[in-house]
Amino acid sequence: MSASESRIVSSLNWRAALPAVLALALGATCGLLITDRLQASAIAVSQKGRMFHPDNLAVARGEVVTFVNDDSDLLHHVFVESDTFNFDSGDQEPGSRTPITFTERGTFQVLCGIHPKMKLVVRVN
Ligand SMILES: [Cu+2]
Repeated sequence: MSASESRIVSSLNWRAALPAVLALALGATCGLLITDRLQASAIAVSQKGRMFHPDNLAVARGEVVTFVNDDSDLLHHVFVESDTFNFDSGDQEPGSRTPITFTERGTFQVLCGIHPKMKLVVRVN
């Protein structure tokens, strides 16, 4: 094969691959946009002064609630114990963010393993 022939072949291969490359790039872009959208719409609950803010909220099933430890010098430790849904964050360092996906419908009490007075009610619709 001459050099010019091989150049033609590789340019043909590139043409054939172009739609696939474009589709991949488009798919990746859409994926990023959707991820951005989800993060922008995420619900945040602040843990500050040994309280949850807000202390009750309603979400749709499958939504993510991100718990933000806004106390500069306190650990928190968020957990849910119920028949249908359980979660345990482990210790949450100051400034840390802990996402919880509420996968079951119902009303759940979110408690802090370190501060028994901290209570949040989450209604999952
Ligand atoms: Cu706490």
